[in-house]
Amino acid sequence: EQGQEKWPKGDEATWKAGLRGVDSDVPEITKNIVHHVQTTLARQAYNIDDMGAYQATALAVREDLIVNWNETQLTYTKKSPKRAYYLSLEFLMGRTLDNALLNLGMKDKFSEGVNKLGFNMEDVLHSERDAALGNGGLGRLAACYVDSSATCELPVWGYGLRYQYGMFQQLIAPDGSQLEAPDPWLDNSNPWEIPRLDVTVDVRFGGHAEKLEGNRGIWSGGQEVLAIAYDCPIPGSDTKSTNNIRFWSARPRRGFDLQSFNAGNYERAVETSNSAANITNVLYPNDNHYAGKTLRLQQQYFWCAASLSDIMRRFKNTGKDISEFPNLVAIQLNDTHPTLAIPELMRILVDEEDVEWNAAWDIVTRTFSYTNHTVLPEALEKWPVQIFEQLLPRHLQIIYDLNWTFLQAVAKKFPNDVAKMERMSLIEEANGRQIRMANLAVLGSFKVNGVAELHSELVRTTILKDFVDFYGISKFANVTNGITPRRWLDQCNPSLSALITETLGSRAWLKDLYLLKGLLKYEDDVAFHKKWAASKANNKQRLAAYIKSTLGVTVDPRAMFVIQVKRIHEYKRQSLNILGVIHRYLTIKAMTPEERAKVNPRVVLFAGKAAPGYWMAKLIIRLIVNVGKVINSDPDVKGVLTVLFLPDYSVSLAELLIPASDISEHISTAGTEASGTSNMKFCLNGGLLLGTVDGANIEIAEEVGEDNVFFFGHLTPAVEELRYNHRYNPIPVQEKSPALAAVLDNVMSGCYGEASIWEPFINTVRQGDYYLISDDFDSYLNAQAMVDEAYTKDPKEWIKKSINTTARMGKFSSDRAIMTYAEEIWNIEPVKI
Ligand code: B1H
Repeated sequence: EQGQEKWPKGDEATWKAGLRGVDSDVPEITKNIVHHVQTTLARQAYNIDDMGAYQATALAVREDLIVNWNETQLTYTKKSPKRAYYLSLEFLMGRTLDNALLNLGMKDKFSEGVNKLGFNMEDVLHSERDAALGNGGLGRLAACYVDSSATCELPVWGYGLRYQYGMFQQLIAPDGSQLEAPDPWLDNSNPWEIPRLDVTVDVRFGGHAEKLEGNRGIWSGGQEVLAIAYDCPIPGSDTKSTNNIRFWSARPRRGFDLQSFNAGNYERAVETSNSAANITNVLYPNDNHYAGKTLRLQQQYFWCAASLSDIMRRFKNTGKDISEFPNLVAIQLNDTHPTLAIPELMRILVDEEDVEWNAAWDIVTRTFSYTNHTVLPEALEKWPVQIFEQLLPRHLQIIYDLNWTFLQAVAKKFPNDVAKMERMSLIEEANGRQIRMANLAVLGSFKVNGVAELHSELVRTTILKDFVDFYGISKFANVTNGITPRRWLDQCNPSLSALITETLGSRAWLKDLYLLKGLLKYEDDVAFHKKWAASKANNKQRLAAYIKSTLGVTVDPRAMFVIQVKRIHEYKRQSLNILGVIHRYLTIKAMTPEERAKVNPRVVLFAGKAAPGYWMAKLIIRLIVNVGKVINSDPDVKGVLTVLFLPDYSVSLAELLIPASDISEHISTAGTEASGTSNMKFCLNGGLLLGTVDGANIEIAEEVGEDNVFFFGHLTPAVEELRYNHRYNPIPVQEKSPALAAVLDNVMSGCYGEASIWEPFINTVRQGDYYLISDDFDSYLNAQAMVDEAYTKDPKEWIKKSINTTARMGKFSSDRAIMTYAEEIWNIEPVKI
C-alpha cells in the first residue's frame, strides 16, 4: 500500500516528518507523538504496537496537562484562596486518556494524528489499564468529585495512597467460583503520575509518648517510614483549571534501623525496611465492611500524617498566623477512614506548634467535615485500643484527653443518662476496648453529611441520633451524591452524546446538566424517537460484540437488556435477582410453545466483585454462574432468556454496560444502600430503573417522575418490625410466598449443582432472612411483570420514558454536588486560571 518499499505502519511521510530535527507542516500533536515514540520509548514505526502508541499518545497529552497544572497551581499560590482537600483512601479512576482528551477538547486532533501513524484511536484507548484504586461507589465518587472540582474551577486537591496493587482481578473458575488474581497495574509504568521524589514526609510509628504539663506531649522512638508524593493531574472540562491528586507511596527511610546495621544484623535491618515499604502495597478489597487489620491502620495513619504535614507546609508558605488555618483550609473526610487526621492535627498544633490545647481544638473543629457513607453496623470502624497503643501511643493520649472533656459536657447536658454517655464515648468498653472512629469524626468536624436524603435522615435518627441531641440538627446535613456527565455520558456513550448535542445545538449541557430538559420538547417527536432508539440499539450491539469476544456467547441485541452491576453483597440482593430469574425460567418452561412465543425476550446480565473473605457473596456468584449455565443451554428457553455473569467488573466495563441497558436493578433492602451512584449513571443513559424505595432511587424518582421508574418492596420503616418477626414469629416461606418456596425447592433439587453447595445460602432465606428476600419477592415479581408489559405493549411509550429519564437527570451531576460542598461546607470559591 505504502509504495514499493513496504513501510510498516501508517503514513511514511508523517512518521519521517515527526522525527527529531525535521522541519515540516505535520501538526505539532502528531510530531509530538512521534517524538515520544522515538526518544522516550526508543521505538520506531517498525516495532510499535497499540500499547506503544497508547504510551506515546499519553505522554504527549500529559505535557498539555502539566502545562495547565503548573498554571493552575501558580495561580493558587499567587492568590492564596481558601482551599479544600478531599481525603479518600480510594480513587477509582478507571482509564485516563479518553477522559483527558475530551476534557482538553483535543480528541479529534489526536485521533487524526494517531490515524496518520497507522493506528485506530479506539484500540489505542483500550490499551490503557484501569487505575482501580478503589472498591466501588465510594472510590468512584471521589474520582467524579475531583473531575467536577476541576471543571467548576474550585481549588480542591485529593489526597490518597499509591497502592502497588489495586482492586484484584476477578476470574471465574469452571465451577463458577470467584478467584482473585493480583492487579499489578504499575507494571507498564504510569504516564499519568508525576513522581515528586523531593516531596517527602517522615511518618513515625510506635515508640513512646510522654505527657508534659498543659496537655502537651512528646512522641519519640519507634520507626519512621518515608512518604513520597506522586501527583496526578486532573483536568477540568473545557477549562485550563487542572487540579491534583497527591498519592503517597511508602519507602524505607535512608539509614533506617541503623542500630541493626551497626549491630551487624543486616538481615533484620533489611526485613524491617521491607515492612516499611509494605504499607502501600495493596488496597483492602472490602466494600462496606470493616476488617480491623493492623496494616490497614498503618495505611490510614501514614496517609493522614503525610497529607496533613503537606497541607501544613503549604499553609505556612502563606505566612499567615496559625489561627488563620481554618480560614484557608477545609478538609473533607471521605468516610471515617481518614479520621486519624483529627488527633494528628491536634498533635501537630499542640506538640509541634505550641498552640494551647483549647485553641488547637478550635482550629481543628473549624477545619474538618465528615461524610458518612453507610449505616450498616458491620462497616463502622472501631480500632482495638491495644493495636492503637502499639502504633500510635501519642494519638491514644490525645483521644483520651478529648474524650474526658467531651463526656463531661455530655454529662452536663444529659445528667444521669449513663447509657447515653456509654453510647457517645469515643471508647467502646464492651468486647475489648475499641476506639469508635465515627464518634471521633463527628466530634472533630463542624459538619457531618450523608449522601442521599433518606440516608442523611437515617444517620440523624439512628446511628448519630445522640450526637444530634447533643450538638443540634444544624451540624448534620445532606449532600446527595452525583456523577460526572463527562465520563458517564459524553465519553461512554458517544452516540447519545452526539444526538443530544445535535438536538440542543451545543455542548453546554455537559457543564450545566439541567439543560437536558431541552430534550423534553422532542418526547413525542417520531424522528427523534428513531434516533434515540438507534443509539440504544448501537450500544447494545457494542456490548453484544464484547460478550461474544470474551465469553463466546451470542446474545440477541433485540432482546431487553436487564443489568445489575455492583459489588456483590447480601444487602444489595443480587440473590433476589437470581431467584427471580429462576422463577421466570420455571414459568417459561411450564408454558406451551405458543405461550413462550409471547414472552418478552430478556438478557439478564450480572457483574461485580465479592470481597475475597466474604464467603456468602462468593456463593451467590457461584449460584448465578451455575443457573446461567443451565438456562443458557436449555433449548426450551433459547432466545427468550439468557443469563450471564460478566467477570472482572471495572470502571471500563461499566462504561460499556451502562449505555446498553434497557433496565437496571437497584434492589437493596430498604434503608441499606446509602445512595448508590450507578443508578444515576444508568438513568442518565436512558435506561429505566427497577428498584426499591432506597438511597438515591427515591430522589431519581422525584426528578424523573414516579411513573417512569418501577418501584417495589417494603419501605424503610417496615424493615425493623419485619426482622423482629423473622426472629420471634417466623412464618414459613411456603405461606409467605409460594412462588419463592418453589424456587428454593428447585435450587435444592440439584439441577444447578448439588443441594449441599447451595444449602447455606438457601438457609439464610428460609430462616432469619435478614435482607427480607421472602417479604419482597412477590412484589419484585410484580414489578418485573410491569416492566415486561411496559416494554412490549407500547414501544413508543417506553422510548418516551427513556427520553424523560435522561432529560430530567440534571440534579445528579457531580458539579451540583461539588458546588454544594464548596458553598455550604467548605466556604471556597472558584478561581479563574
Ligand atoms: C459505601 C462504603 C465503604 N459506603 C468501607 N461505605 C470500606 C465502607 O474499605 N472499606 O472499609 C469501603 C467502602 N462504600 C458506598 O458509598 C455506599 O454503599 C453507596 O450507597 C454510596 O453510593 C457510595 C458513595 O457514597
